[in-house]
Amino acid sequence: MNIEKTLILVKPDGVRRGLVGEVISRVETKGYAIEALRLLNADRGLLEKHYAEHIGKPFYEPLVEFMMSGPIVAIVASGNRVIEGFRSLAGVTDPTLAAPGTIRGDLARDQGTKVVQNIVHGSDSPESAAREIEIFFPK
Ligand code: DAT
Ligand code: MG
Repeated sequence: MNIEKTLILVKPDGVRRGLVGEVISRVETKGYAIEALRLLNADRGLLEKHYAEHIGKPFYEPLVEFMMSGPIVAIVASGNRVIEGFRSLAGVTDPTLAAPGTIRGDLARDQGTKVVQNIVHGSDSPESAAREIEIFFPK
């Protein structure tokens, strides 16, 4: 047994397009449990913490601007191997290359923007998940 928790974000493009239910539905029908959920407007300070690994990259500023462009939904989901399982449900970062059947592959495409808009975020390791959950759901 390897019961884990992961942080999922429905990004502003997903919320604007009314895809919150679709994302949650895919998580639930896969069999993962929703543990916490919150709609919020992320500010720069919060995003700096969340995306610390990307500070200094060419897409960092566009990424932060995009993530502040509208409300996001933060979700904690749990289940055995949910961290890699949700990354698999999400598909690869570039929505043009994300496989059909994945969230990004089915629901997103290249919009020609400086930052890739790809509907969802999912933690990429147990360490990231613990760190990110604490940012969005502080105790
Ligand atoms: P992921 O969200 O798949 O974990 P990441 O952590 O490498 O990808 O990057 C965070 C987000 O930044 C990603 O979802 C979209 C955007 N992004 C990543 N690499 C990019 C690039 N080369 N050009 C534009 N946007 C990029
Ligand atoms: Mg990432």
